[in-house]
Amino acid sequence: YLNGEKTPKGPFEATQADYQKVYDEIAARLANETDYDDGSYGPVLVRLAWHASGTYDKETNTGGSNGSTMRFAPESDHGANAGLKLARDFLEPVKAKFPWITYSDLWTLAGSAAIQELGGPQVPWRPGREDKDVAACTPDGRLPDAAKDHRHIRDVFIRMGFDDREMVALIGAHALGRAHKDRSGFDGPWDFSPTVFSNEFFRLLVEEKWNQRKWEGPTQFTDKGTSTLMMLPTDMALIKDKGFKQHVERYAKDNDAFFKEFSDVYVKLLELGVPFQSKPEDRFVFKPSE
Ligand code: ZEM
Repeated sequence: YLNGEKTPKGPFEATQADYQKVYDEIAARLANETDYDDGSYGPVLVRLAWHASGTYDKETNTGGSNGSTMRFAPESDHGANAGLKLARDFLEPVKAKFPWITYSDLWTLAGSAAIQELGGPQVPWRPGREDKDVAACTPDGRLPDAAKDHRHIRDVFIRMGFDDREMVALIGAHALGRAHKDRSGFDGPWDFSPTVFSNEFFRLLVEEKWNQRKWEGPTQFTDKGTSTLMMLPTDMALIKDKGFKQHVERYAKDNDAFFKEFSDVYVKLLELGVPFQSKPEDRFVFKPSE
């Protein structure tokens, strides 16, 4: 080697400290890039990680976060993924700075980072995902349709391998962000602090009175108090169905239980179908920004 450089000792192997650098870069971008919606790209990063992972089918062991096939059409064009290009593009400078990380690890790490940076629980994370090519794209229709009912929620989430309690906890991520008319057709935020992770979605779901919104758009619900919030038909299904409602009521009263159970199930979601070499106890807990 020229200039007396040391001979490289084989392929670069990233350590926890290297992944923390990726985390820190995402956190810094979240703090600096505030020109999005309510001031943070965090919610749409959470949604990217969820849509990358929620295609998992336990019977065929296909889909899931391992592959990041949403980089390609047709998956990037699936209706459910409308708007997620913004989240993928937000992460491109991070990928450029740390080219050794796979997109599949990057998107899930960003989902974990966004929850922590928006005031949520710790979301332990581990690397090990590989990027696959376009042939691994999943068929359209694996992600849930917000216009449907409790049976559809169970069909879709049982296919991934979740039970009632886990389904409710996961959907509590709707404390974050909002719906956009030009993406899903729905419109508005679920609570008054859409960039803060909390159990507000559940509290409002049980404490507010929700009426069907009178408008041209798809059926959605609005709060009687301010008419500024919204619930999707699938959100309302969580208080119509007894199996779901018990967990909604529990989380509405107990933020700590929600944080703990959400973290566990979101970690599980982000790991569906990933053939890890490492053990669960080897997961990293990233240090949040100050
Ligand atoms: Zn959502 N979600 N989701 N979700 N979601 C939207 C937005 C966000 C459903 C759904 O159809 C929609 C989970 C479960 C389910 C987030 C996270 C998670 C929107 C609005 C719709 C329509 C999209 C738009 O217009 O931009 C349905 C039917 C679900 C299950 C039954 C789970 C699980 C999530 C994470 C763990 C987040 C963070 C958003 C807000 C995105 C943003 O851009 O603000």
